[in-house]
Amino acid sequence: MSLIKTISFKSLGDERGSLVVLEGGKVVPFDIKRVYYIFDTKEGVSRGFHAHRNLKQVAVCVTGSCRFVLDNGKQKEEVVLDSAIKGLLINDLIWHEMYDFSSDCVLIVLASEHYNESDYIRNYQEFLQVVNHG
Ligand code: T46
Repeated sequence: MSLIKTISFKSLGDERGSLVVLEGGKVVPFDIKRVYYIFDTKEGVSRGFHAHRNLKQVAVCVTGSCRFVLDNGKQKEEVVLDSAIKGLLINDLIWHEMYDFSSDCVLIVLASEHYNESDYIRNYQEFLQVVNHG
């Protein structure tokens, strides 16, 4: 089974342009408690390198593009986000890395929980330990 789960958003377009609605519990499969965005990322920079213990997220590149690597400890897959109507679902206990940000990339992330640093697993060996042995 693929680790890459994308969600296609409906674009409500008319002659004026496009509009996308992201509602928690509807197209986004959880209640949204937090929104953050990453932009102005410098050339060659990679981010992420962690997993979350208890957090679901949907990432959308509303402008520009970037690549995500998702890893469940057994399988690793990569996806390009380059569309304002495509969301990437990042479940808990998925190690993720982001790179290849275009200079105009604006990456918006919708999260199911408030920020909590203790929810992060930032050490890959610890991540493997948690996914393999609980
Ligand atoms: C994730 C990927 C996709 C906060 O204070 N509150 C927040 O809500 C967030 C998201 C971050 N921060 C602080 C923590 C760090 O001092 O902002 C700083 C940068 O965060 P971090 O180094 O974790 O950024 P990324 O890009 O590596 O990871 C972020 C999210 O933190 C993470 O949850 O899944 O984007």
